[in-house]
Amino acid sequence: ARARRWWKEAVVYQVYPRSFCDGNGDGIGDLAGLRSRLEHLQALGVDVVWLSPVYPSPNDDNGYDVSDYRDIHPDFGTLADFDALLADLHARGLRLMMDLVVNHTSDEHDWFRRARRSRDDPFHDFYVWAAPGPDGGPPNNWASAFSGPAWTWNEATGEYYLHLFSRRQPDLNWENPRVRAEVHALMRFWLDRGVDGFRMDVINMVSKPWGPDGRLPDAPRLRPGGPQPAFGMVTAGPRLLEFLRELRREVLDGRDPITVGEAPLATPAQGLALTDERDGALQMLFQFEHMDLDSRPGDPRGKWAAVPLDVRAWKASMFRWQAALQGRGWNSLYHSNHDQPRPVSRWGDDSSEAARVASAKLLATLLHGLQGTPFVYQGEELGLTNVPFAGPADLRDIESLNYLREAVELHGDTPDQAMAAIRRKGRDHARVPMPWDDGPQAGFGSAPPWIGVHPDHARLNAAAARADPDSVFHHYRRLIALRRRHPALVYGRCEPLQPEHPRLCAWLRHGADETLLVLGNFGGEPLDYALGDALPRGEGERLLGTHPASTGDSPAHGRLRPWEARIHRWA
Ligand code: TEU
Ligand code: CA
Repeated sequence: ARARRWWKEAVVYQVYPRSFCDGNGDGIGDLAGLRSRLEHLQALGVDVVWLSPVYPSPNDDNGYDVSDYRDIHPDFGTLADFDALLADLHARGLRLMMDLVVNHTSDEHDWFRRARRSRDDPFHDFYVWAAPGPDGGPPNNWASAFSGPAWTWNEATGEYYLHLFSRRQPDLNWENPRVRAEVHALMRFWLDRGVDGFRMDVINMVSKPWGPDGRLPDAPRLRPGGPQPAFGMVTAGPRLLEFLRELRREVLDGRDPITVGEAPLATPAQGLALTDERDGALQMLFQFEHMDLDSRPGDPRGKWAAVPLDVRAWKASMFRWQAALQGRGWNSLYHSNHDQPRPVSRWGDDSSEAARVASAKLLATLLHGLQGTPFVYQGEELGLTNVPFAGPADLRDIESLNYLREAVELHGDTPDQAMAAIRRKGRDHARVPMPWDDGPQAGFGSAPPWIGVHPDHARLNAAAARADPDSVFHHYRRLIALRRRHPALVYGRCEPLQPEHPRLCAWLRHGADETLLVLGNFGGEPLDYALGDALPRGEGERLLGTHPASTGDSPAHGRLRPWEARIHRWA
């Protein structure tokens, strides 16, 4: 039988500190602000806080470009403030996961300052250097995820360095055992400080596919012009499992931390290899299969070419991962984070208050109804919607700002077309300040924040949600409480029902001494369903629903209202 673990039974809440709460009136969220809002997290019932990076950083990518792994960015506070936050969290029975960004550093990290100065510097091969290609240009055709080539010329040493993200995020060279030893040491620094685990940034990219000729081979041509997407070349590299098993042995074994590895393009088979409890390395992954479902396949714009979500494809993806890891690995469950647009605008319906509330609750019920550890991103529990960004001046994210240029120069789009794409999939939607109340600056702080507050904050805010028993917030709270009361919701094997149905979402969860049915109408039209003989005997018990209970709530057959979801139970 599957081993019970605290991190399988936990619900994690992600805080993007710049945008959570500003404690000192400079318009930027900070640790003091976060400490002042812990009651909100306890009311919601979450167990763990995943804190996006708070290390010193020039903020080229808002902290995902680290210049010192053992300190706190002055914008957020000091190490003493961090220790006080950690003590507060622990005193409240909460745990803390740090964000480990070790595929790359900032170009302002001491290691890179030294590495780029001279080929003879002992830190030179902490990074990935290469000679110009045959045409005198970059060593190969890889593109950065933030537009342009993945290589930048370094005059002092007469070579290029690799950066899968911005040119200010040089990739670390994990082939170098000294790099790996430094990563192990900095992880121990935070674990010894009392931190309870890590979310590991693009950790499946750390093993680069070096060829026998000592080069990094070209990427296939997926688009007509310019550099080619490189994620396919670097995710699941030849030594990935070796490096991560070494990290597990060196740092994690003997402790009981929570770990989740962010893994773009990961397949269920790779997910199993990496999270297999017998011989894997991490407890779970953030895989992106479902996140990539609403991008037009083969379009050179990648994620920016948004298409509607095919619900059947969403179900198939979720069921594929449930089956692949069943009994051997473990899933994370997420729709939302600091890189993704707001789920209710992306896959639900934010065109009316009723549809927004119902569809946000449906998305939450389906996600938390699966086997795995649910992650709630700040504001998701309020059913926050995307922001109608008027133009580039409203944006802050390097990914979007660079795409504005790429869309025009590389894809021949107009600026308006580029802005339309950013309004659908831009990362800034998730980074506007958390709305706490209907006051000025939405209660985020006393100064105008670094990015505009949500225009609907007078209505969409935590205080209003807490006061309304039918709010999205209280639905999340009830879902999280249900998970604590029903082991089948955590551990029960998932058995899909009618997987081919284009809108009906239905599956059983087989627990040791109870069976649950998760039932949902993933769409805005009423839906008749009949599950008949697929269910356990008897009427069962309705545990939770997105809509008020009604006499027609038979689990076996009936009519689901738009965006209605329910969970039923048989002992
Ligand atoms: O994201 C990795 C990643 O793949 C993102 O580029 C994501 O796919 C894309 O932003 C979707 O729009 C991690 C962090 O979560 C992200 O914030 C960082 O920008 C990135 O790594 C580099 O550290
Ligand atoms: Ca502040």
